[in-house]
Order: sequence, then C-alpha cells, then structure tokens
Amino acid sequence: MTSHSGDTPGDFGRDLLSNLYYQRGTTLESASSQDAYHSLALTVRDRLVDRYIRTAAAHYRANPRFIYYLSAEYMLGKQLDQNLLYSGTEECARRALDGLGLSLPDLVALDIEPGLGNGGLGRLAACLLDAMATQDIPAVGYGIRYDFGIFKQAFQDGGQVERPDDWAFYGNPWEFHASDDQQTVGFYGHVEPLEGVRKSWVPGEIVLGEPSHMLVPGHGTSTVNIIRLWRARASRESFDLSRFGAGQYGEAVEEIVRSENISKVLYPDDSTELGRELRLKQQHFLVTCALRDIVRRFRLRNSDWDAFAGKVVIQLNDTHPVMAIAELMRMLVDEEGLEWDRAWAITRRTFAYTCHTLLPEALETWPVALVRRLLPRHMEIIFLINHLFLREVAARYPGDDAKLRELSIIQEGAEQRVRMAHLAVVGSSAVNGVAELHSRLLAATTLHGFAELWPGRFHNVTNGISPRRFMRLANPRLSGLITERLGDAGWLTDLDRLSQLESAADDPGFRERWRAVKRLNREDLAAEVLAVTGVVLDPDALCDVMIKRFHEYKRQLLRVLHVVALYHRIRRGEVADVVPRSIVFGGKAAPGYYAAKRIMRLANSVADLVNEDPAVSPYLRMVFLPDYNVSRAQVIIPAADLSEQISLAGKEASGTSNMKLALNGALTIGTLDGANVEIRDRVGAEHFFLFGLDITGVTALEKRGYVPRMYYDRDTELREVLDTVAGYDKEIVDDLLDRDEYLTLADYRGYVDCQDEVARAWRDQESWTRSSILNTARSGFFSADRTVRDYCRDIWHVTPVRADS
Ligand code: NBG
Repeated sequence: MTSHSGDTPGDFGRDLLSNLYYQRGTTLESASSQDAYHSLALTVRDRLVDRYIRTAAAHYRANPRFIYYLSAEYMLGKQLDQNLLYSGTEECARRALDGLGLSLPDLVALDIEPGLGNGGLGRLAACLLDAMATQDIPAVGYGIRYDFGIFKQAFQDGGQVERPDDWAFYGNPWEFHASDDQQTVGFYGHVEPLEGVRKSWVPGEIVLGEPSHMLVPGHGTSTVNIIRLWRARASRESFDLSRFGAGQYGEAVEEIVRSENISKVLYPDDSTELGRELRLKQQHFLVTCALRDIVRRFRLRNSDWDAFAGKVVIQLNDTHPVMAIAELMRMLVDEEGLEWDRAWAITRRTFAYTCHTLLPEALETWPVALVRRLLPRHMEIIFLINHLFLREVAARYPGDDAKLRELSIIQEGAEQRVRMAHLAVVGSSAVNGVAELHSRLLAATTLHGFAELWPGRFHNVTNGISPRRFMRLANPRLSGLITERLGDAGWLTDLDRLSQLESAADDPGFRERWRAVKRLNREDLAAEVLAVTGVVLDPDALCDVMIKRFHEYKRQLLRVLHVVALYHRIRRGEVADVVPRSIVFGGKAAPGYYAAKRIMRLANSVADLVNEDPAVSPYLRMVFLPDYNVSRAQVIIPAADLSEQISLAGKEASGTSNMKLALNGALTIGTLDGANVEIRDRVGAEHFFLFGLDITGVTALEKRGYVPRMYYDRDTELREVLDTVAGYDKEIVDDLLDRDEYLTLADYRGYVDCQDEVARAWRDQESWTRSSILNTARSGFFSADRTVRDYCRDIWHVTPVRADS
C-alpha cells in the first residue's frame, strides 16, 4: 500500500494529483474547481487516516472505557481549515497548490459546512468531540446524517426567508460510508408475551440505518476519533415494481420515501417541541442505531454484560436521545434475557444526562398515545420503570401524592405525556447543568424534587469552546501574536497559559499591536459585510456584536431599542456620549417563531433607518449579516470589541458565544445569566459591563406584579424610542407595554446607561485595550479541554489512551 503521508510540498502535490486522477478521474488541465477541491480534501483526509487507524488499533489493544456521545445535533463547521491545521499540512498544502497553479483560499471557500444543528447545543457537541480527541479520550459521537441541515437564511423586505440546505449536494469528501454496518430499526407493530417481564416486540415497519463517519482529529496528538452519522434507508424490497409497471410511479416509491424521510431534515426549532411523530421517529432511529453499534463495538473485546457499564458511558446531549434508556432495557431484557433488576442496574450505570435549558417549553414531553403507537414495547417499559421508581418515591415520602405527581415520568392530565427529562434523570447515574448558575437553578427549581431525592447525582460542568476553532482558525492574527509572546503554541491545548498575557496588558507596545490586530480583523469583517449586504462599516468604529439564535428571552429587542435611542440622540446632536459604532447582528429564528421573526424584521428596518440617514451614519451603522453559521462566526468574533449577552437573568442556560467573544478580547455587556456570571468572576468586574436585574430581582419583580407600562410613562427617552418602534410594528410595542414577558422595559434604563459607560470606556483606547487583553488572558477556563476534564473527573471516570501507546 502506498501511503499518503509525506510532509513535503512535493509529496503533497504528488498525492493531490493522484487523487485527482484516481478518485476524480481527471487531470489538472481539465479539472473543475470541484475536482480540485475534492482532491485537496482527500489529500488532507488521507493524512489523518493513518492516525485514525493507529488510534483504532490502540483502542482495540487497550479495551478502554469509551465515551459515546449521543446528540441529535452537531455544528461541525468547515472541515478543510480544521484538518489542514490538525494534520500539520497547512503550509505544505499552500506551497504544493501554488506549484500547481491553484489557490488555497479559493478551495477553502468551496468547503462545505455541515449544518447539522441549530445553535449552541450542536456547536457544543462539536467542541466537546474536538476536546476529547485532543485529550486522547476514547470517544465516538453518534448523530443523524440529515440530508438537509439548518436552513439557509436570507432576508426579503427585512423578513427571514428560509431556503433548504442541501449541504452535501456536490458530495462530502470528509465522509466514509460503511453500508455493511447497517442496522435495522423497528417502528409500530405489537408486543407478544414471552416469560415473566420478557416480551417480544414485532415491529410493523422496518427501516435501515446506514452509517458513515467523519474523522475527529485531536490537536497536537496522534489521536483521531470519529463521529458516526446515520442515514435512513428503505430495505431493498421496498420498491414496488408492480405498481411501477401499472404506471403508479408515486405509489411505487412511497415506502422508500416514507423510510428515507426519517433523516431527511433537521428540525429547525431549538426550544419548543412540536411533538411531531417524525421527530420522535428520528430520535428512536438515532438511539437504536447508536446502541446497536455500541453493543457491536463492546462485543469486539468483551462478552459479559456485567462489564458493560465499566466499558461504556453514554452521554445524552439533552433529552433528544433519552429514548435510549428504554431501548437498552428492551435489548437487555427482551433480547438478551437479563433479569429486569440486573438490566436496570447496568442501564442506570451506563447513562449520564446533560440538561441544556431552564425554559419549561423546551422540556420535551411526548403524548403517551403517540409513543404507544410508534414504540409499543418502549411505552410498556417506561411504565414499568415509572412504577418501580414511584414505589421508591412513595417509600421515601409516605402518603405524599403531590410528590408522586411532581416526579412521575408520566404527566397526568387531559392527555398523558412522557416527560423525557424525568426519564433521563431516573435512568442515569449523573445529571449535569452547563454553567454554575444553571446547575444551581436546575437543582432548585426545574429538577428540584430529583435533586432532593438523589443529591449525589447532580453536577455542574460549565460549557467550554474549542480554542483551536475559535482562536487559532478564526483569529490567526491574534493567535500569532499570542504565540510570539508566550514563546510557543502550546497554549492552544493548555489554555490556562493565557494568564501569562497578564503582564503584556501593561506593555504599551504590545497593546498597540493588539489594537492593530483588532483593526485588521474589523477590516476583514467590513469586507465580508460589504460583499454580502452592501453596507459599509467603518473599521475604526467600536464593533458591537450580538450573535445567537433569535429568541425573545435573549432580548435582541432590547439591543434594537438602544439603537433607536442612539439614533434619536445623534439626530438631536447629543453626541457627547456617543462613539462611532458598528452594530452587528447574526442569528436565525425558528421558521414558525412568529414573535422572533417580527423582531428580526424590526432590526432590519432600524438598520435601514440609521444607515440611510447621513446625519446618523457617521456615528452609527447597523448590519444584520444573514445566514449566521460557524463560518460566519469565525469572521465576526475576531473583529468584535463588545459582546452582547443581555438575556433575562435565569433564562440562558450557559451561552457559548459569550466565551468565544471574551477569548477573542471582546468586553462583555451582560446580565448575571448563564456563564456570564463565571466570565465576570474570572475577567474581573472592572473589565465587564454589568447591568440589569439578577435572578433575585427578577423573582421579586414578578412577585410584586410587573407593570411594564410604568416604565414607558416615566422614561421620556424610552417613550420616544417605543413611539418610533410603533411606527414600524405596533404589535411589538403593544406586547411590550401589556405583557413584556422577558422584562425588557424593566432592564431598559440600566442597559442604555451601561452602554453610555461602554462609550466612555472606549474613548480611552489604552485602558480599553488593557481590558481586552485581560479578557483573553483570563478566559483560559472556558476551554472545552477543561470541560472535558471536568466530565472525566466527575462523571465519566475515563482515562486517556494514546494512539502511539
Ligand atoms: C442551549 C442553551 C445555551 C447553551 C447551549 C449549550 C438548547 C436546548 N440549549 O445557553 O440555550 O449554551 O445549549 O449548552 O439549545
């Protein structure tokens, strides 16, 4: 076998031409740009394959405990930039391509972004996989290979329009197909008794799960893990030839279409559960394929079921994969013939569950009737789990029926429903929230009864981000400066070393260079904004960034209100407290989320208002960059000076853009919500702009009775702002005055005054730069490597295995 591994430009160029010839069947002279891109991708991928094979061999030898990360979403970002970096071939590829008359940036631009997620939850999954590989943790990520990822966002008359994301239209060069590792997944049907609790489920419909995997390389190590994605296929007999012969072409492929629809599209809503049957099918499809694959892998080296939980940790990323608890019980009891109690002990030890929300509407429940129809045996198993669990609760709280109702996995009412979060807690050995405040609130409110019952089961693991993706790849200039200052690039895998930048904050020469980097990054962003939207940004203006999904609780509306206030001040010539700013928005709204879409439209109208007014635009420009995704994030974040983290306290579980922005030297304006609290604790209160109600204030105000109209009556500037907004959208203003569920008006004055403080601080560029450097220097804690270490220590109890061991 000829190895594709040399690390000179000559070797690289030779392998690229070979891939062009043998994989694409063409030559340099006749290659299309897709041919060139695919050959480059394959050449880079080849350089990771060898490491992957060695990793797999080392894992086989060591037979270690594995982390199996189950997630319905992954936001992987572009692979080419990452894999060039991780394979150490960036420079040699550039030179090889130069020699062949090809341009690396042009080909990088063709790279696809698999948008297999909605937002923070999916990106977190990708950052954790990256960090696990980087720390040599034996791990596999399992997910769904949606044909269509998160929709592409465009604006029409300021409103969001969604277009399908056929992300692998030209093929995905990063993916290995393994059609012979197919699994079968059943749906519907009926249950037949065997002996005792053991039953036999006879599904009424069978779908095939076909896996493919992508490589997940670690940085600075030989380890290459994989993420395995499943795609639904109809069985070979599904095509109805007789109907086709009779001219019924649609009917002939009906079954194929029905089966393959399961992995057709990612649900584009990250908060409210629509309770659609197809969604539940997706979940069951994912967990069945993953579990069968996990068992197959377990059996390569082990046979005794009692060893299972010692070798397998299944981390449930939110409730989407929680049906796995019932499915594993079904496999162990019905298929493997284990006693219920033994199976339950194994199951409970195997699973761990991460909760990512506090919003009640995001806590998934499924109608019992639906589950019973789609997964009849699973429904029985859930009832039995619940029965045994409630017996335990009754023993602990004798006569307390309210307690039983509160904790039950089944929610009673007009329609019985399965509470997936309750099933997750009951069936796991560990439960964690994603920031200190969030974990505290989970135990105090949402999951209070469970935390009282099993305090030892509850943990906090504060989220983290990949410094490779969000610093080294996104911000090569700042990375270069940091590496120069620290002497080597080791900080990329040991992010606490950024603390060595503390002294640099007091070095005027270093500050100057830091500012120069920010300036260049703002120029890059301005170029992108111009190309995409036609809006001209001033690269010297303060770059004020709010990038996240559109949600009322995140309060993009509050951001817009401040812009309108600034607009009026500038129009009146009250510019004493105004500094030139570029307001940058990015984020998608769920297609059916009417209120969020209204706010988006308003944001676009306000952007037009300020940009088109020659009296205002020297001070203020505003742009809504459409189709926010990981690639866009990599351009926006390095340019940011101010990070908007302004959710209503108690609503944002953690946030992760807050971490990415702080790491890149943006100062935060924020509330005491999610991980903002920990960011402020670490970077220091004097380098963080705090405003707004905290959780105690929110609770007290809601208890007193919140009257939003009062703020309108008392605050003349707010009145002017809302009157302007009413000219665009009266419904938004009516809702604010009458209801204002997220206390926007209560926090308005504090926010606007705090923004004035930001402007004053910006005027002193030396001191601002110092704060910026200190934000970076003190953000080491937010590395996903630390997050993974926390999981390993508190929940997973796994040890690294080195590929070269
Ligand atoms: C999101 C939270 C964020 C958090 C990410 C990652 C869901 C259900 N939750 O605050 O809203 O940062 O998860 O943990 O998408």
